[in-house]
Amino acid sequence: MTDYVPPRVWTWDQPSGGQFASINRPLAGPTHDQALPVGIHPLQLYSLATPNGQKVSILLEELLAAGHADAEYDAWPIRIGEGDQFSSGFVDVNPNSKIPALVDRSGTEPVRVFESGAILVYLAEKFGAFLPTSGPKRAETLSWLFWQMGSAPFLGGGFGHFFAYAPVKIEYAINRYAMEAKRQLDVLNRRLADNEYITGPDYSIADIAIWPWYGGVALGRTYEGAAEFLATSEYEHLMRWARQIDARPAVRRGRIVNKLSGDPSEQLHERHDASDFELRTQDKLEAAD
Ligand SMILES: N[C@@H](CCC(=O)N[C@@H](CS)C(=O)NCC(=O)O)C(=O)O
Repeated sequence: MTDYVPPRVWTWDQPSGGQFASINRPLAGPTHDQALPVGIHPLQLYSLATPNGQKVSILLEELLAAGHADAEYDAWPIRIGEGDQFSSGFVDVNPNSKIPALVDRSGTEPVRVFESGAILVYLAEKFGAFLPTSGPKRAETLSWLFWQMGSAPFLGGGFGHFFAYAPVKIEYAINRYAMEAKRQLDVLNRRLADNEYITGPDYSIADIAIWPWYGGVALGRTYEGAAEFLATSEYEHLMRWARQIDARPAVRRGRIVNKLSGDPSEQLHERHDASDFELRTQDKLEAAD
């Protein structure tokens, strides 16, 4: 319980506390002038290896693995803890100041795309892969893609925030979002009981969107202690799917692109070439110093 009584008009007069408090502000727009770097490939990705960022680098690696050579890309890290998302260059690409953002420079004019779901659809349509072009299978794929976009904020911004990041443990909030997180895990578990992948027999952008969030929690990689707290091992079909996707070589590559923390062998700060996974992870760069 708390004695807090909301004022009639909210004002921004105190830090909110907790992790990420330093980057939270009630304003949009740039805080400083800084252009984004541009590499040699048609596709420029500005991202970070959070679940939302991983979706795009995993799709790009899957496209390359499937033989779409034009999916070559440069991936640049956006350090959201240091405010890179508020640079004028980044805001030009995403007025919402959130990673991931993509610029396609393959045409006469650069095309910007923001929101991870929009980027997945854009790339899948551009290369004609991982998204059926019409009919019920396309409808099913888009339904699950949008399910992820609508559901994950409850898992991350709701459960993850109050379980892992909030400066105080609030029982009401943790209970509310643990309940919803478990309901969502059960939605996936039931779906995956009869289907190899989310939409049926074919791997699609729905799997690529859902895995970084729900696979991450199921496999115990997201929010320390959350897998035990939510008893994710009980969702056996979800666990089978999470491990199956995790074993894909393109997923193993995509999930470490723009990763700035953790095991140095699993950090590839910038990605400009396929050989970077062999030669330019942090363990290799540090050994060469
Ligand atoms: N709906 C957006 C969410 C993106 C998002 O929340 N990105 C986070 C990292 S996972 C971010 O950039 N946060 C920086 C900030 O809030 O300032 C998407 O799917 O692309």
